Amino acid sequence: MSSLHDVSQLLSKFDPRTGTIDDKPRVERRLVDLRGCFRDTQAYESALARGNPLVYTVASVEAAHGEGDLHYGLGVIHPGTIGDEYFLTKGHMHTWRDAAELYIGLAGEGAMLLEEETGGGSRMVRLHANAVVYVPGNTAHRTVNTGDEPLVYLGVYPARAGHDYGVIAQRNFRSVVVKRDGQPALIARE
Ligand code: PAN
Ligand code: ZN
Repeated sequence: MSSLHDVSQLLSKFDPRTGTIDDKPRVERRLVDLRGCFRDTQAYESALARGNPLVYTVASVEAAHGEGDLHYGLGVIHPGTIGDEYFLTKGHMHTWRDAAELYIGLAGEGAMLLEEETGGGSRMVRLHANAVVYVPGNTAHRTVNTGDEPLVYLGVYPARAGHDYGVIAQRNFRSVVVKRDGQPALIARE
């Protein structure tokens, strides 16, 4: 249980340039970690042959585990495309399917791809500084950078949400966010 006496449980400082939150763990996802995510596998393999860039990082604060507690993460997605598809996160559903999440945009330009697990619903919602995106429960979510600068955001979710990546690895998202005439467009994966 956290205590009001322990300020380290109450206050953390993040750096949007380095994508760090104090000394909290930070995961790095490079292009090689995103095999199977992009629509254009040829473009993916040839990009990988040229190098293995850092695509995104997430620093997380997951200290509290009470029933009503919250976890949060600072995400930084770098700019780039594979074919015409923007650099993206793996994407996941919450293991506890009812868990919603708030995404708070801090810098850069991006979008969230939101899909219902069952039913055909698929939406693209823009994410940028001063924008809050509400991700409802039962919704697969992936974030993409549609700009030329790093996209920086905070995600806040219930401590018991959990991350289910397997469901995405199995069937991926039904839609993709691609660059069309310099603008993001949501199209079917086909
Ligand atoms: C976010 C994500 C973050 C990275 O904090 O974890 O954007 O995306 P992946 O987890 O799909 O790699 C979140 O949605 N947490 O629940
Ligand atoms: Zn999430």
